Amino acid sequence: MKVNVMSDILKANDLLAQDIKEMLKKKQIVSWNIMGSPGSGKTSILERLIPMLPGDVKAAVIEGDLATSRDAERIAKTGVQSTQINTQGACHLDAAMVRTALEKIDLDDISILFIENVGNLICPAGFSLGETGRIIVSSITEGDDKPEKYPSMFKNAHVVLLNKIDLKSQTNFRIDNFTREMKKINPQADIMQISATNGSGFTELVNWVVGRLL
Ligand SMILES: Nc1nc2c(ncn2[C@@H]2O[C@H](COP(=O)(O)OP(=O)(O)O)[C@@H](O)[C@H]2O)c(=O)[nH]1
Ligand SMILES: [Mg+2]
Repeated sequence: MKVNVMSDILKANDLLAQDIKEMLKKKQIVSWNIMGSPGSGKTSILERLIPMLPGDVKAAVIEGDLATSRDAERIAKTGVQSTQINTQGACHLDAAMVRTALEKIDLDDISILFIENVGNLICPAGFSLGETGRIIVSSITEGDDKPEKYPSMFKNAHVVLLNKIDLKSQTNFRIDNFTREMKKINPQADIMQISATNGSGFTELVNWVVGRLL
């Protein structure tokens, strides 16, 4: 019984997600569902990336969190449209929440939408938001075993951003271990080593994002 209820919820979510996907595609907006652990650097990456986008590439951000609008306020300082969803305790965003948030964004003014999901490596993976693709942020300080331990999160990633590379020498993180496990789970995903603190890898990241505009 429980299983049936869950599968109905997922089916309803998928239908709504498909509507969102088609609507964004019609408007030629590429959308990225950004997932990762709390504190991995999702908001910091957006804060550095958005001002580096070419002037004619306008972005908007939907921020998902259990409570507070702190991340949306951080993003608003970059000058782009930014709106917060508070999930009231739910551990992931869903398509209905995103559809409501989209009503607050002028979609005719943007070509790229970033959706920062609630921070954790488990429940956001099961819920499509109608996104074009998934960006997973995994930071050096979390350890190199995360793809192996949370395969459902990593298996549908378009790119994995290995953030906090500036701290690598202070940890036992092995890039070869991480890459080997990623190749097993999801050989198509790109892996980029970046630091939202010192900006390393961001020229490559901007090129990656700009190269995938619709
Ligand atoms: N050393 C270092 N710290 C970072 C980096 N990126 C983010 N942080 C720090 O990690 C903490 C969490 O970052 P935040 O962007 O809020 O993570 P989020 O919860 O994934 O959105 C903050 O104190 C950031 O300053 C990085 O590349 N290197
Ligand atoms: Mg954040």
